[in-house]
Amino acid sequence: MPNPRPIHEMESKWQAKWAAEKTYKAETGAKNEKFFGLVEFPFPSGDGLHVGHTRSYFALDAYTRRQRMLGKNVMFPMGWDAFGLPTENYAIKNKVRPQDATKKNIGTFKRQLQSMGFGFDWDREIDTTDPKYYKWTQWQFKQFFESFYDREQKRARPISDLEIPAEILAKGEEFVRAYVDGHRMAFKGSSTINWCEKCKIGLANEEAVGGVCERCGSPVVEKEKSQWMIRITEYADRLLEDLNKVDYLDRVKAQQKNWIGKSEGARINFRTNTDDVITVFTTRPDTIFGVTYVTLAPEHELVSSWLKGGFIKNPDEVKAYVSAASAKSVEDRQAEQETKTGVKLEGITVTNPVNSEVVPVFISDYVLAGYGTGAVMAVPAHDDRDFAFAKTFNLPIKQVVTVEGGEVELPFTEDGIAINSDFINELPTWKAKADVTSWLAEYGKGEYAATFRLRDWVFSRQRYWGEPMPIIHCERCGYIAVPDEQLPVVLPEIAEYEPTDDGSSPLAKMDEWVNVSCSSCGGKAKRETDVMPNWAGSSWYFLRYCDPHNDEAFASQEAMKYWMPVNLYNGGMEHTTLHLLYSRFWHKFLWDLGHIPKEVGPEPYAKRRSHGLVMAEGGEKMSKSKGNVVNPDDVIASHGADVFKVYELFMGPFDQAVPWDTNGIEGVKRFLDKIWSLVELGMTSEVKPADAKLETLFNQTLKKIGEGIDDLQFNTCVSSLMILVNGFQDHGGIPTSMKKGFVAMIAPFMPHLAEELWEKIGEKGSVHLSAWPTFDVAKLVADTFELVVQVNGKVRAKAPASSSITEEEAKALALSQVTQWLDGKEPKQVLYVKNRLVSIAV
Ligand code: ANZ
Ligand code: ZN
Repeated sequence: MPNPRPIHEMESKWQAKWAAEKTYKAETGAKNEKFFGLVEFPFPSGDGLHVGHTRSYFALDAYTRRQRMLGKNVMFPMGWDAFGLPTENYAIKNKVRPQDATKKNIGTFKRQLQSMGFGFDWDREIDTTDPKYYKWTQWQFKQFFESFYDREQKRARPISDLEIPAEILAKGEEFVRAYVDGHRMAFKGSSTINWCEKCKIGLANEEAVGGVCERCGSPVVEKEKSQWMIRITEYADRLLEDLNKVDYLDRVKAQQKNWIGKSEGARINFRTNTDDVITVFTTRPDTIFGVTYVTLAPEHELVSSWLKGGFIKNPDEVKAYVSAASAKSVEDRQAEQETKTGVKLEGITVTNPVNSEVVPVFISDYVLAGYGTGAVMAVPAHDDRDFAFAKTFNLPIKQVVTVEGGEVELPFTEDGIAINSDFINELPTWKAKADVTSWLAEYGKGEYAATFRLRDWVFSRQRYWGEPMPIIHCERCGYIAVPDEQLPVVLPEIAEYEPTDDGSSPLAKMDEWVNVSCSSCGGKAKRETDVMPNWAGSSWYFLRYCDPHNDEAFASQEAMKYWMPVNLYNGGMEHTTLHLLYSRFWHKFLWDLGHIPKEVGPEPYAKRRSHGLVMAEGGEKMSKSKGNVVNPDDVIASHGADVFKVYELFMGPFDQAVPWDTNGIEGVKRFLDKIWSLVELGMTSEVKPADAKLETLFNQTLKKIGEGIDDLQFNTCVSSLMILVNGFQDHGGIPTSMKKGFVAMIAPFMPHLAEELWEKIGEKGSVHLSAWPTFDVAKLVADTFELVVQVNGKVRAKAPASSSITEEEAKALALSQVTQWLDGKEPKQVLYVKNRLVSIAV
């Protein structure tokens, strides 16, 4: 009986050794090719690590281990994305400091990860809440504040390069400042936020899911609030176009495209009877002859100016509608497809620029203020929403698109051929669009336009547990950035974390922290008390990993030039639209300004993959309330890290959601036990050399494992290994010639066991730093045949032979099989028929 596998003893032994010898250290500047493998760093919650985190980490751990064995200089780092609301809420509830809760949680996460034997380079560990880290997050925010976007050059540039128009200069200092502030990449603007009346706080969208407050469950309303914003919309086109430069999963690209939401069409000007201009955005300029009214968002600025000017004849009705609309959420306003509501602006009309037709103007809350121009030319015959509205208000419906020789039912929203449309009649939609747009441009009544669904990034949180903004507000100088030498602006210690009654950050109560003197004029100034959103620290963490201890810069140019871009980035699909987009944007911005070397390129991640979720047994989502969460600590205590890892790699296709299965774990445990006893057995007894069949199986498996890891097909890799191990068992053990290769090929999957076996079979050094074994191409196909041997025309023997056998070898083999028929005589003639027979004449 072989000795039982000493799981925990063995795993801690190797973990200690790897740590002491820095086996996984990544050397910046090393001569060999670099490989930067990245997994999304976790938010260290009070619940500890989740088996969903580990699925992603185990996968990239296996991937990067193979890369290391292929001779590459691998960086596989880990850190903590530790700012965020859950910690703050936990701190409020349990009356502890968020700093202390974070420290404790990081301790737990780190202990857990270390008990799993990951090949992380722990010397590169980062923590977004460490002032040494967020100093640079603040410094980068300053760059946004101190830059503008040059639309001609299509890049961000220092604000000092901004040209101030002469007429602004002429108006004086205050106007110049407003002009400059109005161009900064980070600016203070008004934006609607989700506001909980009960808690008196602003909520992020993800905290207001379903229109209710995550904390108290009461309904969330929209509130206008002055917030820091970043102009991500300036990068919308580049974020879209540069998707062509990267290797992302198709569904990841599709989600990014959808989130950016580019619509192409035209902006068209409609003159009103009040001599104002309503500019509409349309994706269907070809339908302009079918416009029967125009609709404005209730918040449209012309509405309030007409109310003020007394142009609207039904002001009470209009005012009531406007205030009712502002109380609704954007989701609700978009959802109400069928029941269109609105009010006609009595006294206001517009003229259609192509045919001079005069049509009425409405306000309706289905028109969103924040999209396009907040104004729509309504074409009820060809737009569902306009159709519903026209039916409700009994407005004319005029068809201007049809199909070749056919009747169509209205509303007809597809492309077709123009009718009732003057100079574009009979043209197909695409051509009609182009012709209308150039006609409008020619007469100065409109122009080509693209609009994006993407909004500017609201970068303020009225909370405590985030990076303080490096900004002060001076009564005389306005907003100014804190000088570099005063960074970091350290988050002050505070007694109460609850936001104030008016929804300001709890920092606003800290008078001695808030009141400062202006670094420019020396006058009275106040610190910005909003903090950054939890997305800030993760927008650039991959750069910090390149050079995590640098005090002079967020990372040195050399380090970034060496390591960037990330070769493979794995993370959850839930981060596709926010984190992935934000960090791509952030990278492009720093790159534009030269803070990231040109050679790195505009994209941070060469390749992006996503793992499927780990579900509870039975297929539901794991959740604390359902009590079905699998704790990694328990799995390790009962089975060890290697079994846990192999199980999570084996549980199903990497990109698909898979339920946890306790029986599956048991199967994996037996598989590792089998490997252990096979090697143990080979220590004490002789194993016969491999035959052709085993050679083929061995080489085929080796090939499959290499390709499987590269394609992230870990589950099929594990099943191939299982087949090979069964082959060894049938053979009576692992032949000596295969031991080393076998142990090397299992190393990415079961790093501790492989390391132990590597030592047992007498190999030196770490298996994880050894060379990945190469397979023998000649042995990939089972290529033996039966060589028939004839002596004087009679079949005297048959012998198995490899089909790559040479003529000489075949003759020698044949002669050795028939010595008793030769009577010691020299054969007169030996003939060979390739891969069939040898005929001997005596
Ligand atoms: C006239 C028209 C005729 C339209 C037609 C469509 C079909 P996407 O593709 O989503 O970008 N629209 C413009 N701004 C709007 C706003 N702020 N709120 C609500 N709807 C708005 O949609 C663009 C279309 O949505 C625009 O094209 C406009 O209606 C409407 F046969 O203009 B269309
Ligand atoms: Zn000042």
